[in-house]
Amino acid sequence: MNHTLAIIKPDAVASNKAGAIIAHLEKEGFKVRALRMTRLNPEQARAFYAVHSERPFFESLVSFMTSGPVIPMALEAENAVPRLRETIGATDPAEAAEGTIRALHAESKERNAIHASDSDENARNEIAFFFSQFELLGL
Ligand code: FUP
Repeated sequence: MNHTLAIIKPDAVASNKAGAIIAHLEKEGFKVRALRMTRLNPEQARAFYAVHSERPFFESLVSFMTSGPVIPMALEAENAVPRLRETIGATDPAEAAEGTIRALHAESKERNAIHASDSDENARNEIAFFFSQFELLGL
C-alpha cells in the first residue's frame, strides 16, 4: 500500500461536489486516511504550487486556489499515485477520459475540481504540507 495527496479544489467544494468526489474515490478503492477542510492564503497557495511559479497561469491559479475552501486528503491504495492520476483524468477536462473525476466535475483547465500528486516524492511532501505527523499516525 502507498499514499498520495488529493485536494478537492474550490470550484468543486463551492458547487457541492465534494461528497460525490469522495464517494468516487472510495468506489475506486482509495481509503481516506486523513482529511480536512481549510482555506489557503496566498502564501500557502504559492508555496504549494512553487514548481509553477514561472508559468503564465501562476497568479491566476493562486487566486483561484485561495477563492474558497479546499479539502486536502491523504489517500491509500496500491500504486496510489498513478492510480489517482488515472482516476482524475487529464488537466484539461476537455481532454479527460470519460468517467474520470475531471470529465465529470471540472469546469476548465484551471477550475478542474481536483489535484493529485504526480510522483511518490511529491506525494510525501504534499501530504506533509497539509497533515502533521500526529494526524498521520499509522499511515
Ligand atoms: P495537474 O497535475 O493535472 O493538476 O496539472 P499541472 O501540474 O500541469 O498544473 C497544475 C494546475 O495548474 C492545474 F491543475 C491547473 C493549473 N493550470 C492552469 O491553470 N493552466 C494551464 O495551462 C495548466 C495548468
